[in-house]
Amino acid sequence: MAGDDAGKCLDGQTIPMGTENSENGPEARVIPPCCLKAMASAPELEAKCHMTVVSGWFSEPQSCSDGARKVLYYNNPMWPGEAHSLKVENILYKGKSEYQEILVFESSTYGKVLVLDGIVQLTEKDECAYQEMIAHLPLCSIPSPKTVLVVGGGDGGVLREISRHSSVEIIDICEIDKLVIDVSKKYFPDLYVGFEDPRVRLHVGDAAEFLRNAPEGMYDAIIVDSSDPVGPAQELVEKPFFETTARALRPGGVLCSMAESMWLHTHLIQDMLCICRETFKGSVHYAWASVPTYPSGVIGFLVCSTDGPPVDFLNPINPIEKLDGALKFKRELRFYNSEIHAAAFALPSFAKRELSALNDQ
Ligand code: SPD
Repeated sequence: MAGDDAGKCLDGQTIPMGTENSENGPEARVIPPCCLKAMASAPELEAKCHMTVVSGWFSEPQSCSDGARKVLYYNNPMWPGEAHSLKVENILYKGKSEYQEILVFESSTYGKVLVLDGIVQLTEKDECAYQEMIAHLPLCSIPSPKTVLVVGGGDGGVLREISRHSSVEIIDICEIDKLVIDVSKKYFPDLYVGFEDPRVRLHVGDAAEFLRNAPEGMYDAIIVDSSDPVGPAQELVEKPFFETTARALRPGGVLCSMAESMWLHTHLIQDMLCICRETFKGSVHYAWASVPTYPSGVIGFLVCSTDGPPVDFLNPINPIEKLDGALKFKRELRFYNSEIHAAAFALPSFAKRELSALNDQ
């Protein structure tokens, strides 16, 4: 974690990493308390990284590598004590980039599946829920969005959804791993189609650096479609990144960031909310949607707006049903509509209790 305010909202433990296998020497990282137990739970297991397909079943791993720094965890610190499995019909692709391991397989019941570092990123059957929500929650909350940045999102699914908005003129995307884009082009044409929109400008590189160099106030909306914050995506949930994001948004601009599961990651969500309440002076809210193949079956979204024209996330000012051709652009919307948008902000009582102090009321 970097920056003066690092750790301000986190009550996790800073542990040294990279001491065994790192080529870059030891570094420190903060692991949320909910993850520490998992990491301590099976130190005797020698990690066999991503031996994830066993007897015809894929399971999210008991161990994983931190792509850039080659650190091995002896349990998956994001969801200790559980493993999610899909029956494999056929392995279509296995490869390794500079950043991560990439696996594509045909599953028995969810279509093709994209896996990065042993973790399911999307399946053909339920990708609609995540991509549609992370794109339309922010874009339907502001009038006539024109400039949008996607951080991550190399499969192209979020681009496909942004393309439905005819007001949008520029769609920048900054993805660090070119191989993810190439794999999507070959195996997930229904997602890669997002890259074929002429408004898309692809930047391959580090998003934090890209944002630091972006002109102040450049974007109406920034969408952070990352993998889980273990490995290359770790810095995307830290304060310096949120500060850079806020700077790159216009007054009253909006951020929507993947924000994990309220069943599994309350500490992480609290930390993100805390940082964003400090950083974004407009509204900050947590929303969620059902995605059966993500751990615990749900995924969350953190939406924030900068100081400026107020943004009412709960009552979208730019409803998708009123946008010319949006419902059927490229393909029909499968999950998102204005009722789902409003409902996504209703939290179960336990989450309301744990997050409400930090959420807008
Ligand atoms: N636990 C997995 C979360 C993955 C979020 N990113 C998905 C990328 C789809 N475009």
